[in-house]
Amino acid sequence: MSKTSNIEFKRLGAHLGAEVSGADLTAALSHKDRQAIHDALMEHEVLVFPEIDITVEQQAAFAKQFGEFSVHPFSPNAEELPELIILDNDGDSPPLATDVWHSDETFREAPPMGTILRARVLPDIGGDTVFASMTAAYDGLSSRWQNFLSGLEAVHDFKPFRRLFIGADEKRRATLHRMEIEYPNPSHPVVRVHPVTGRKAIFVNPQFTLHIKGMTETESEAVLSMLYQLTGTPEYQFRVGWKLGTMVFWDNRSTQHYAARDYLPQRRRMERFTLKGDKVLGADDAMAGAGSAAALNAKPEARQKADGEAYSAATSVRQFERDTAAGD
Ligand SMILES: O=C(O)CCC(=O)C(=O)O
Ligand SMILES: [Fe+2]
Repeated sequence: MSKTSNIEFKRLGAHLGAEVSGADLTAALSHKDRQAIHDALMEHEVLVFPEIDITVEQQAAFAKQFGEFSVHPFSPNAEELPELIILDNDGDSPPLATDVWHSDETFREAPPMGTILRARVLPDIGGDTVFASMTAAYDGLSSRWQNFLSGLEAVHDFKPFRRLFIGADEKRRATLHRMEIEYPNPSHPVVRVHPVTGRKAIFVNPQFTLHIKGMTETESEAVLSMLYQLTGTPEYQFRVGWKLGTMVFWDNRSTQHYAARDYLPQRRRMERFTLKGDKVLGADDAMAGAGSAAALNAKPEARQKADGEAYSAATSVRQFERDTAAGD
C-alpha cells in the first residue's frame, strides 16, 4: 500500500530519525500517504518534516489523522484550543523541566502514543532537541540485563509539575489535591512492548519515574541510574537542529527526548499537539494475551514480533492503528 505513496523518507540517524519529503500537509492525506507516514514513524521513531509552511490549524488537522488528541493537564495551552500546547520561552520565562530526559506524560495510566511539535520562533543559536531510541537502548543491553529487567515495574509521578504549586494559595493547593486524585501514580513495566512493532523499549525516565517496585531505595536508584545513562549514549541519539517551520512527529513509546535550554535569554516558541496512547504493557502482559508456547520458543526477533501481535490482541489499540492493521 505504502509503496505507491509519493512521500519519501531519508534515514538520518543510525537507530532513529528520518526526513520526510513530498508530503502535502495543507490538505487531508490520502489513505496510502497516511499509512506511509505511520509505517515510517514505526520504523524510524522520529520523523522530521523540514521547514514546512502550514498554519497551526493545518498542523492540528495533520495530527488528528493519526489519533485522538490528548490535553495536557499542566502545560500552558491555548485557551481557544486546549489541545494546543504552546512552549514559549525566553529569559523571563524559562522552560519547565523539558531539559530532562523523558517520554511525554508517563505520569498517566496511558501515556501518549506520539507528539507533533513545530518551531515557530527560534533563537539565533541553540535550542536543539535530542532524541534517544529506547528500543536501540534495550537491544544494546546484555541478555543478563534484559532478563533481569523483565517483569520489573516502576512507579511514575507528575513530579516536575508539583513545583507549580509550591507556596500556592488555598485554591491552587486544592487544584494540586484534585490532580493527585485524577492522576494517581501509575506503575508501568520497565521494559514495554511496543503495541505495533512488538519491539521492546526501556520505559523509565528521570522526569517522571519515582522508583522500581519491590526494591530498596538504594537498589532502585542504582538500577535507574544505570538505565538513565542509556539516553546519554551518543550511539542511541538523534539530534534535531530546528529551522523555522520544522515539524517533528515522534513515537512516544519508543523514544525519549531532551530539549536543550542553551538559548536563553533568547526566545524560542514551539507549538505541540499530543495523541492519546494505550496502557503500557510489558512482555508478560503480551504473553498472557498470546498464551503461546511457540512464541516463547521463537528466535529473539520472531519472539519480539510475537509479543507485539499478542499485545495487539490483548489490548485496545488506537482506532487508527487498528484500522491500518486490518487494512494490511
Ligand atoms: O521544546 C522542545 O523541543 C521539546 C519540549 C518537550 O519536551 C515536548 O514538547 O514534549
Ligand atoms: Fe516532552
